[in-house]
Amino acid sequence: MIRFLTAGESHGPELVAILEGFPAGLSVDRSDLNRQMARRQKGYGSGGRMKIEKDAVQITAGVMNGQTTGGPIALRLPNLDYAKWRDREIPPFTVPRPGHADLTGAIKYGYRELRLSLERASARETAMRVAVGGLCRQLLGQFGITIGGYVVQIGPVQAEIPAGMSYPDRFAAAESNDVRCPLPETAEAMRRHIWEIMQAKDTAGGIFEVVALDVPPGLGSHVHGDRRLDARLLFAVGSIHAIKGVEVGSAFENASRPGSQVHDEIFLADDGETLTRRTNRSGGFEGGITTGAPVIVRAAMKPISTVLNPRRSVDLADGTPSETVYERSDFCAVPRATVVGEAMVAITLADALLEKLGGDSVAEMQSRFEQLRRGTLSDLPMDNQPWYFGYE
Ligand code: EPS
Repeated sequence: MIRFLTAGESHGPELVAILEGFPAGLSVDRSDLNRQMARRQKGYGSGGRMKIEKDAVQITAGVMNGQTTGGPIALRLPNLDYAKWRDREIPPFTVPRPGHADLTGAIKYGYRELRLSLERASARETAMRVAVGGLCRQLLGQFGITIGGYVVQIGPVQAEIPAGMSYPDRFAAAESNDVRCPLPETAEAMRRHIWEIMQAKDTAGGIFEVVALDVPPGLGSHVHGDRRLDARLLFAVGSIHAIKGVEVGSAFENASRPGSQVHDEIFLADDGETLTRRTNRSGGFEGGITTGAPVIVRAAMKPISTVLNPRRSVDLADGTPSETVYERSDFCAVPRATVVGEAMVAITLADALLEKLGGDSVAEMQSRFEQLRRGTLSDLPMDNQPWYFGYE
């Protein structure tokens, strides 16, 4: 239902995006949108670039008088750093960095200058994902759905978040520090680790968690692989730069447990009507369909591949063994990637909500939203009769 495309190079004039399939009638909150952009720029371990850019999105189509029209939405973001690059002679870049797209991009596209790989492979592109995701978050907000995220690991430093800490408390606590970890002491240890990594001229990866609250049950589908919403989330979050592993719920931990200790048992609430769960190891999905429990996605980010300590490589210009030449970059981008993860979850859930509700306008979606089937006995009448396979 929702499609988006981005274009732009990291140090070119601007980034652009087109968001298609978005309903009419959403009042766009510009300051909220730019608040999301600013969140992506904040994170300890960033390189010098984030001091240069002041990301504020321009909307040049699809929103008139503050309201979406239903037409494609055009978003633009200037690269302020372009001013410094535009008239410069830039030395050739011929030694590919291990882990970056430098070499594979050249193999794929036949580049004769590796900067062409770097420019489009750069995670600068994620700014546009946050812009698109920002609009999707506002759409989801009309249906009471909220999304937050936080860092649970930087390098070897892990946050043991108490199970009783509510998600809104985790989101709020994560915003109060620049590594985006909800536990202040662990945040300090993570900061220390990033500082040590910077002193060692190295880079650090980590793990973040994104959670969507008040997602209605019944989004996605079990009937075909590409309609399973959990799989669509795995793809969406896995498409972010440097993300190499994604799980829904406690998937990898579940793999080591017997089924009796994994599946979230079903109970009838005190009202005698509502079906509830006391656990959420499934991360909010059964059969690729939302259960109504929080949607939980965790993602592992590899350490940034631009390492200040030279790495061994080969100079493609003359075939000699050669060390990498340092390009300015981040030392740890996990706190900032969390915001990108939230954006990709928002885009995917907005798409699934539109798929379920149809509707060309927010008002139409709202009336259909009220009629959604819920996990209640009265919404799920059973025939309770013997049943037969009725094929020809
Ligand atoms: C990036 C390298 C750095 C990062 C950049 C991603 O940019 P530069 O080469 O200009 O120092 O800061 O991320 C952003 C610009 C951003 O907005 O997130 C890379 O090589 O992927």
